[in-house]
Amino acid sequence: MRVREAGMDYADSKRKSNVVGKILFAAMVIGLFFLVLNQSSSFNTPSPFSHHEPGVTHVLVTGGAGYIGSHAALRLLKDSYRVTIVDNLSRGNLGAVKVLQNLFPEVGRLQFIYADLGDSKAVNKIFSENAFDAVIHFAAVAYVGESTLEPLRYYHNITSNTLVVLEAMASHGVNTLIYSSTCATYGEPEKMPITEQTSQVPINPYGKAKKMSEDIILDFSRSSDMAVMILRYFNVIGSDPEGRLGEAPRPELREHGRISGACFDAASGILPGLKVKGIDYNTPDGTCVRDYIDVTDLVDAHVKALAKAIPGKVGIYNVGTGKGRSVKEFVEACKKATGVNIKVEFLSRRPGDYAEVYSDPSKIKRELNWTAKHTDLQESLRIAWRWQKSHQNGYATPSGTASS
Ligand SMILES: NC(=O)c1ccc[n+]([C@@H]2O[C@H](COP(=O)([O-])OP(=O)(O)OC[C@H]3O[C@@H](n4cnc5c(N)ncnc54)[C@H](O)[C@@H]3O)[C@@H](O)[C@H]2O)c1
Ligand SMILES: *[C@@H]1O[C@H](CO)[C@@H](O)[C@H](O)[C@H]1NC(C)=O
Ligand SMILES: *[C@@H]1O[C@H](CO)[C@@H](O)[C@H](O)[C@H]1NC(C)=O
Ligand SMILES: CC(=O)N[C@H]1CO[C@H](CO)[C@@H](O)[C@@H]1O
Repeated sequence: MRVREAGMDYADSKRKSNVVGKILFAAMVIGLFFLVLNQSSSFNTPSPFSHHEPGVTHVLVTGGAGYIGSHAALRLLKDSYRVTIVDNLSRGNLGAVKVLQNLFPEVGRLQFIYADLGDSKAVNKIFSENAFDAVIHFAAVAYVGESTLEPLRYYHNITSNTLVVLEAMASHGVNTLIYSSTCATYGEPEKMPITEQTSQVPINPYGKAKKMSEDIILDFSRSSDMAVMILRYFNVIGSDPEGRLGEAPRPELREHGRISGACFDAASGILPGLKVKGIDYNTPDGTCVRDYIDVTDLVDAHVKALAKAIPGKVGIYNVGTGKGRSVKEFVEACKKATGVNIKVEFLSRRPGDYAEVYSDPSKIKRELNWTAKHTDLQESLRIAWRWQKSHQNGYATPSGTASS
């Protein structure tokens, strides 16, 4: 349209044939030149993300601005994958994406797309403009406590967003899916350790919504030749050993936060101390027992799962260390890791907590040759604490001494 109008103006100015007309004409030609130049660079140059390239695996990482997703993106980029992050930054950090962009600035390595997975039109557009080989679906709301207060947010955002992603994959022929699931889908089994055969009876909306998403994926996979890997993580801790990324949840989510966040908040004085809820459980020291998996090991499991995903097959794996640690042990490790003698208050049980949860990770070892290597709690916490201390406002403001 604009080109045609300019052409008409040109004919017009030539007829007048005065100096002003000539100057106007020249200005317009130059303007048109830049317009075309600009258009060709933004519309006509094919994006390297829009074509499959032999030998390059292009992975869509949903929720890649979040804690686990950003660590996974870093690992994938390091391993020469092409990565597209889709995140609506509702809980993730643009700062984490910027760290990744600075580490991998080359064309065709990493792109960030700001979009909401609840918006199926937007998601379909992303799939039609990009040639993905695989999807790792991290994006979710992921706090057990919050899920009991706002169940609809969890059912809607976890379940329907997974459906949107699956539908887009199906209609665009993307055939490999790695799904972030959780030990919360097991609820409180009587027998420990938890194997993949342990029956899933989730007891909170978060665990139930994650189980529903698993079911949607499994049912769909039976009628397609999609390659599916479902990873059920236990309690994720730690951060990048080189200090480039960390865990930086929104301050308003602190109250729902996880134990490592609470320990660090107590160590840095944001909280007056740490409240341990329940010392009369049927466990060796009376406090709850959990299986803490370092995020570096966790993302390694994703890379292995991606490499071994087979069309028409589903793999379901626990990702844990196989070793339970009590809250008391955790707090002691946190004191040592931070060097702060955190004040600990022992209170009565919190409703809904179960005594003991730990994994049997033998299936993933057998089938994917994966085992947890970063199993020193104190060391994982030391690394995470180092990042916390140098990023006291998360990714928001660089605090002079920022490591990297
Ligand atoms: N952290 C754990 O201990 C743990 C344990 C088991 C499973 N998981 C699972 O791992 C995944 C990642 O968890 P995390 O701890 O990194 O959480 P996180 O909140 O740090 O990351 C989730 C990311 O998803 C994004 N997101 C959420 N809804 C979105 C939407 N509609 N559209 C686009 N982006 C959206 C958020 O902005 C955020 O960046 C989740 O699926 C969670 O259920 C986590
Ligand atoms: C992002 O996603 C979350 C969770 O699905 C949703 O609640 C929120 O409205 C979205 N926010 C934006 C800015 O798109
Ligand atoms: C399994 O992984 C280890 C490293 O963790 C490696 O040394 C070994 O070669 C792997 N085995 C197979 C069969 O790939
Ligand atoms: C994208 C999406 O599904 N967002 C919803 C998440 O849940 C909240 C609370 O129920 C809704 O308000 C959002 O629309």
